[in-house]
Amino acid sequence: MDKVAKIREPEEVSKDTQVQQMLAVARSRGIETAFDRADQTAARCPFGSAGLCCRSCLEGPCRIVPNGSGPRRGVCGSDADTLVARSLLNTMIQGASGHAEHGREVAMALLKTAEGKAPYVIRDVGKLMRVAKGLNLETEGKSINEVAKAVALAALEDFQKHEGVMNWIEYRGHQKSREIWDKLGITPVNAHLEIAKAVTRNAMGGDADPVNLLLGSVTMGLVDGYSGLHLSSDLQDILFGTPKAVKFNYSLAVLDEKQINIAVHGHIPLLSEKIVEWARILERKALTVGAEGINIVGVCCTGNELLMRQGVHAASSFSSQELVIVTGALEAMVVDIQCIMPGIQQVAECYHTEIITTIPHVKISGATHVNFEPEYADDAAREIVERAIRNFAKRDPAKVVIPGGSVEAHAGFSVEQICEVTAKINADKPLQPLIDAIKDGTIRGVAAVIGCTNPREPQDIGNVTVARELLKNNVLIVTTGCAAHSLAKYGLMNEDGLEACGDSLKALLRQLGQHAGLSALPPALHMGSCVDNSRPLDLLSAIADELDVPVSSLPAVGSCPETHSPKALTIGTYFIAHGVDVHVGVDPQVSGSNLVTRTLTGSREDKGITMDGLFGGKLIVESDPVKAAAMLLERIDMKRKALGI
Ligand code: XCC
Repeated sequence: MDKVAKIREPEEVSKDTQVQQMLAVARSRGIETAFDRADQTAARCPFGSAGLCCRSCLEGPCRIVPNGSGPRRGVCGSDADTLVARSLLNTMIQGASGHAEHGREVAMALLKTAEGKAPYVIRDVGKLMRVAKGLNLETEGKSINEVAKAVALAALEDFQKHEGVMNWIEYRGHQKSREIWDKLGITPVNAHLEIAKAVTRNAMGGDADPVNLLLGSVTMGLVDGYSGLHLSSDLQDILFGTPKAVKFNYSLAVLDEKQINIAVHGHIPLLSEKIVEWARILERKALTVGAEGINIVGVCCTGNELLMRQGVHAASSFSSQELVIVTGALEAMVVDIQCIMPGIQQVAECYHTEIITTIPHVKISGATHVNFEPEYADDAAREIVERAIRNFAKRDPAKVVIPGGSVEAHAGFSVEQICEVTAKINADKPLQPLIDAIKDGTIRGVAAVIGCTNPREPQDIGNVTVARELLKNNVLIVTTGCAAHSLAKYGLMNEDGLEACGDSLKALLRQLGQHAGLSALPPALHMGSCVDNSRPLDLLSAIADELDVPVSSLPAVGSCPETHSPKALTIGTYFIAHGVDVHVGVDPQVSGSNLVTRTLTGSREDKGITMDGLFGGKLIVESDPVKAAAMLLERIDMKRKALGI
């Protein structure tokens, strides 16, 4: 273990000069952030990093050395392949559980809304009817609330049924992929059942077949994708509206010194949508305390949800979340679930900022808790906004430092919005202009640049570099999550970003932009939060259907250059299950097993079972973003060739 940790300079932790500036401010004030803690803990356990530390039972922890001089098996006899496969499955369980719980909570909110027990309205009746139809539910002669109730109950069934297949897989799953999953016996029945099964098989004395365990990880990817991503996007669109093209600003500079600033952080838009509403209602009250208004800013994926539907400005991605507080101008940071660093509370204690937790199972010691239940959403939102208004008087003007300059970005590119634009070229077959562009090489391929920022990685560099390398090669980029924050900051969501594109892609974006009332579509199409990774898959499934090929045949890839979250790995696995290659730029901690590494990253031509052989897509692990982009292009070209285009 290093005696003295090397602390990186601000320029080394982020490409973003505002983040650099605020990190320097934090350090000058003796405030520790995730970037410092990442340096302090830089010497990581080599066993854990390779997936070779097993804590599954009380005989352990067992740390094994498969190729060295140490023990080759744990006390129970598990070898490296089993340990690594189990450790990966543990990560997958975490990811899938988070997204499944997100889906379930939104389903409960829809049910309560339909029953008149929660103060929301159905904002997108058209989508409600389409989803109901897709689920084969009766809509004829039914009221909106009756249909909404039926949809909510169908969603909740995906956490209850004991036979058959999850409703959302029947509805949204691509048929040609389904056939493979069914044949392998990995299609999920209900999210909770599969999660419980995965926990059981992973316990000591359970599943000891590494390939079988890896297939269990794919099931977690499908649970994540369908009970989490698709179900959440569909129901959130029904409740809050399907995103349409919208403008927002990005950077720490979106905080406003003259206003009461409230940051909304986490993932579920149920409360934050209400906070935006109540901030408008209570605007005049803000004036009475000397503020010019109430400014809501977004952090992480709650931020993405609000910017996609309301154009709410975004302040920070995951790794720099604490620096929003260091501006000294934040009256409250309201958090819901996931990606919330406990460290925000320590930082907030150096300021007047009130951290407000809202979910009973996501509390932070020292923070205020205002309980959120859909039935009482208005009460919670009102209380939170009023607390922020009261906190304004406690702000210390001497501590306020807000960096200058923010970037304008265009977002809101749901599949529906994209099709609305392309339908202006071909009303009968809205996808045809995209398909033609793919076929004739105007678009060489499609890449979803997704995932997080990670305090151990230089912020934004991986995300932006992969995107720019692909754009230069005429690959159309769609994006979600905190990667979208990175791309927005560096002009890839406005016209400036066109300079990054190859000629044919640039011309296409200009042509399509005219049909969207813009001078050009942005080079990176922002599709939303992490759960909205359903949208790129919906787009690919629709294109595959038009061409009558499996999704795995399409020249499409995913890239997660800076991930930190287990959720990103489960999302990646869900893409791979459809045959889409996925790059991760951060070590997925499986290097302790050649078998596991080969199964995940090997090609279809390799001996033995590989993901590529089973599903037509594989994992690519590469920390250098330029090399990673080259590998993705290679796979895109391979698939083009196989398609004969
Ligand atoms: Fe979290 Fe969704 Fe990752 Fe950002 S992108 S760090 S998971 S907030 Ni989802």
